[in-house]
Amino acid sequence: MTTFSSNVRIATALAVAVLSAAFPAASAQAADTEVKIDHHAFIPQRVAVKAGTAVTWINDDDVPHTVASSAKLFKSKALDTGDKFSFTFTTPGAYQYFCSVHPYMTGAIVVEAATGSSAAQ
Ligand SMILES: [Cu+2]
Repeated sequence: MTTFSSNVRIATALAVAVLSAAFPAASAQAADTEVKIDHHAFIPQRVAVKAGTAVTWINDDDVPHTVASSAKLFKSKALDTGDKFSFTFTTPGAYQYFCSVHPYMTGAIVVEAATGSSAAQ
């Protein structure tokens, strides 16, 4: 039997899905961004975000990794499986980073200027 509350949950989920599809730019600005670390790679390898976005790296791999800015702007401790590291990017620009344990692991965060409307929020 379908209850009223499960119908409400389904309707809410549909509404959220429709709103997310209708306003992709708005949700990209509002939502902070995650980068997974798995199979000795940053996924996605290159991410574009708006200024003011917090990026969180999550180590889903089974060996420790770090997140180290090439310009020494930030550096995580060794992240064990399941550990996270966050950095908030406030200034537009391209930020290269790598894993200091495995320097062939590289990634980039491209920070775009926040729009006037989002700066007022
Ligand atoms: Cu690594």
